[in-house]
Amino acid sequence: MYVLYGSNGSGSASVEAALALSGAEYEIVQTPTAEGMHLTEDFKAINPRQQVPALRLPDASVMTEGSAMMLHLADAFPAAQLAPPPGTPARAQHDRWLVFMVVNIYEGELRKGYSDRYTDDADGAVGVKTSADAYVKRHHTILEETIVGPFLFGPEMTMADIYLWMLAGWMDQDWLAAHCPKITTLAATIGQNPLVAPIHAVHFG
Ligand SMILES: N[C@@H](CCC(=O)N[C@@H](CS)C(=O)NCC(=O)O)C(=O)O
Repeated sequence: MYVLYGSNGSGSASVEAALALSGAEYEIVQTPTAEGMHLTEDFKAINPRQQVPALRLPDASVMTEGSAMMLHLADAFPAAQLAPPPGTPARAQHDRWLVFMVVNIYEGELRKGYSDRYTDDADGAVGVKTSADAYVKRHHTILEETIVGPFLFGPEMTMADIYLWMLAGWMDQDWLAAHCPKITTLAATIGQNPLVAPIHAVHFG
């Protein structure tokens, strides 16, 4: 049994959807960051970085980094076909764009959400947030131009699409619809998937 330590609206959303779509047995341990539950000593023992998500594997080992969890699940549950087979050119492109989203968009979202952590200047946080917002939008636009349709790489939904569903959920929906119609459609399709819909409601409802 997998155990996911997560918080509603956080980066655990994509891992929760990936677990459900993989057919994995899992349970969620609610670790609401808004209540500081990630800052407890108990959670520090699970993830010294004190962030969600954290994932306990069936062998009791623990991993962090949501995108790495999704790649692990893709390989651990190949029957779900949520990523091209390892070692193939298609998998190289899948992993490329997943990492693109992590290092650009997720990281930009953190600069938006925790702006004061990125400057020593008490008046500088607003500028950090504003520039991060433009940075995130620019990278969504690059993704928009990359989408084959209906999913990132064509007809098959992958872990990268699930990750994009989460990132899209964090965006201003009016901006997204106006500037990134393919991402908007892709995210809506995943959000309506019967296995994802209840997770969507919890994280973005
Ligand atoms: N690199 C990590 C980032 C995880 C992360 O930033 N999690 C946020 C929630 S989305 C968090 O735990 N924030 C609480 C904090 O930093 O105090 C990943 O990709 O999983």
